Amino acid sequence: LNCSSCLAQTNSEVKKLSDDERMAWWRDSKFGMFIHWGVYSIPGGERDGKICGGGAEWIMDKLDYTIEEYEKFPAMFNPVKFNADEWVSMAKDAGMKYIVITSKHHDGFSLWDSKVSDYDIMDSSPFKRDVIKELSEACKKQGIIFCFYHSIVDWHHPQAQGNLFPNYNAGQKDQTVVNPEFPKYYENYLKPQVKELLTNYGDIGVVWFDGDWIADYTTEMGKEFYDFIREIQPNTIINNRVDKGRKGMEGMDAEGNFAGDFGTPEQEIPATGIDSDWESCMTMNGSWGYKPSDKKWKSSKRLTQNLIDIVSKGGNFLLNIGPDGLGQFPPESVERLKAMGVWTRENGESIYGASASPYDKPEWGRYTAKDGFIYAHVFDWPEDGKLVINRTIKPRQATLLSDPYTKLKTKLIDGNLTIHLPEKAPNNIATVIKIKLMPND
Ligand code: FHN
Repeated sequence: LNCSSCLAQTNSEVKKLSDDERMAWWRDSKFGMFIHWGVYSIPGGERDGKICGGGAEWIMDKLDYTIEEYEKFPAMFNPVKFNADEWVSMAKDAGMKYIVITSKHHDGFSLWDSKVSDYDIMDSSPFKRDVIKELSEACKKQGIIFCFYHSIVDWHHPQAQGNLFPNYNAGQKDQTVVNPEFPKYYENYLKPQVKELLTNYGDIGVVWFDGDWIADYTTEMGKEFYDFIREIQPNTIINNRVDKGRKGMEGMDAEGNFAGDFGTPEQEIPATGIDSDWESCMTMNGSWGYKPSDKKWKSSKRLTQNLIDIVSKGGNFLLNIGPDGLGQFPPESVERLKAMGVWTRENGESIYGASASPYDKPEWGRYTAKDGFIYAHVFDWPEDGKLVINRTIKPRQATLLSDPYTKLKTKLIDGNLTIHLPEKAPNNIATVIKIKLMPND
């Protein structure tokens, strides 16, 4: 997965890859880190004892800050614990192959040195370090693909939604309210900022848009934006939220001709495989941004089984971290990343570069397929020690992925291939059995 090489050429000499070549590293990677970080990480979803519902990154909107009130946060933003190398190492050790960080979320604050705006970390915060630069360089050093999330929504910019605060609230109020100045924001601010990110920080694996839902933003803009980005970096991948084709939180493509390279179901896993490329993004607790009051953390077992479930259906998993106002990952997140890394180090062969299998989803777990093998991920260990592969296929070689030298006995019972397993499950998250696929299976 030396993905950085497929993006290594400079823009001037870059060979325009075919779509399959361009998507190859992303399809093989399967597992990425989402990072929601910005000045909203300072209040952490709380204002004067009141808790922001949902994601803490929405605090400006949900807890009705005026722009002037909210602008006190950039002046306080001094994340002295931020260490890009450490962040990238934690992602890499977890088995993640790419990182998508919020360059700018809906609040409009930019985490890089923008020449288009002074509402950024260099001009409006005491930190005065280019986070996007430091993180992109750390990714390159460690062979992780650098990507960024960028919000079309901007609650600070007067030609976007900034003219409506403190009354604007995309969550409840009339979203058909548009700013007649928005086309100027799109041409003279949104596009130039994205161009800065695509020009000054090396190869960008994915541009991950968000905020497509607002009425100000049109499908004409979306299609034009997609082409604009591919002109600058032809081999960058762009999600479906660059246009208006997202089917709500389900995140798949609506009928019609919309721009975007992959669907983006959010906080959910589609029930069955989907023929287009897709990536499910999820939080570890209930918030994208740092929210210490939200103690509802998904277990590392649940998160690892989510990864397996998603890959078994042909998708990617983008798992979120919300660092705090000092630049630290929450300890609960660090713990889960470590635990997932233990499993992916032992069983990554069944994940990276794997695809959905031709077999129907079994009751006891999930299948993936790769290079002439089926990988049975056993979540529920059979009490009688007999794993029934719900397919009539001849007995063949089967081994524990974690112990390739111990051949497991297989036989055909009632028309189903049955594998005799050890008494106890070697792995309490998912034990993987590697099964050779034979011709005509
Ligand atoms: O409103 C955002 C939210 O804050 C978060 O960034 C998620 C992540 O995909 N996207 C939007 C909700 O769909």
